[in-house]
Amino acid sequence: MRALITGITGQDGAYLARLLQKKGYEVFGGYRRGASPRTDRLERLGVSCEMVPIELGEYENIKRTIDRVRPTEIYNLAAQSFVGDSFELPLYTVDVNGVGVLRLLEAIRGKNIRLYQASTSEMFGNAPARQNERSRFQPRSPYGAGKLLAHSLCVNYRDSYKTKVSCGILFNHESPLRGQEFVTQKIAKGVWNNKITLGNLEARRDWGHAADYVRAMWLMLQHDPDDFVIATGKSHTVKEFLNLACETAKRYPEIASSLDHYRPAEVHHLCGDATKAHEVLKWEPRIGFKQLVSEMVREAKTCTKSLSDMTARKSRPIMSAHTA
Ligand code: NDP
Ligand code: GDR
Repeated sequence: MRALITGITGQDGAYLARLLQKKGYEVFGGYRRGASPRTDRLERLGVSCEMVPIELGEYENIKRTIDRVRPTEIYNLAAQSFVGDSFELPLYTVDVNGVGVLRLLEAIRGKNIRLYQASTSEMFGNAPARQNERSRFQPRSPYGAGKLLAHSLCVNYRDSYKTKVSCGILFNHESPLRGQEFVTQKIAKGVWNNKITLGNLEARRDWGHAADYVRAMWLMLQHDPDDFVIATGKSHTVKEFLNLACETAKRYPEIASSLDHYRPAEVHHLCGDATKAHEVLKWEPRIGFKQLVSEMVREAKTCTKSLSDMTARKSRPIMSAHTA
């Protein structure tokens, strides 16, 4: 089996690549053309694979890479994934996250390739919790709207052209590899500093672990094309995450609030109902909220320490040069 993972340099890309290689897949990692690929997450999980250029903004590039790699499965994880930034970069976000998926669908039309599309709970917006596959979509950001465009096109290509595409409507999932801009990683790292500046502490999210969620992606592609909600079914406020992180670290930094971290339109409460995935895919999350917070806080301490060690090592020769 040959798998092409777009967005392999991100959090989910690294966990999924590790899983697929363990299952015996030949994995090709799609990175943005022009950028030197960030391989630090892959390295942290001990993964190495052939890296191939895939830029979702460019149809010919997508097509050439697919024709060369000839994958049996494609996992489309590439996206401008930060909701906050999508308010500042709406055209770019919708082009990559929405129209980019249309380019991918066109590139595989008529081919015998299974496609996983990374849909998201952000498509539900403020639809009442607990949200499932039948809940109404009412996105509250350009990010959510772009993802809903992609989701609708996937369903449309499945119905019109028999494209073998499955959409995972995944709720928030985190890990020590989470990007620094997301609230969980900001808190996990922030508790080791003296001050954390946050936005809305009352927002509720259904937080799972990325390692559990990439297993669901793989299960979906072993099944008939369909859409599945993937979630833990339990939600917590940002404040609860913060309090647990402080208790875990036994550190209580100053908490400041800044309007810069509030969004023009907030999604207040996401909590998923993954009954369909439990029944059809036999998927269950294995890592609970407390374990997730503790792993993130612990690893953030190690990273913070090794960064300060590196800074100390770098600064020593400069200091001695000055004092010489
Ligand atoms: P990350 O932000 O960690 O990774 C996103 C990846 O997409 C990176 O590899 C990035 O490359 C790549 N990328 C960005 N723009 C482009 C582009 N124009 N062309 C090609 N590649 C691009 O996201 P996650 O790993 O957390 O999420 C994976 C997917 O799942 C995303 O689509 C996200 O929207 C979706 N999702 C995530 C959830 C979560 O809680 N994590 C929940 C639901 C959905 P680079 O490294 O160069 O920036
Ligand atoms: P989200 O994740 O928007 O749910 O998108 P994020 O961690 O950015 O925000 C979660 C909630 O926390 C509130 N918040 C803050 N958020 C950030 N980033 N920084 C802060 O300082 C802060 N303070 C409070 C936010 O307002 C929000 O309510 C993630 C991404 O991975 C998407 O790609 C994915 O589709 C969804 O999860 C499901």
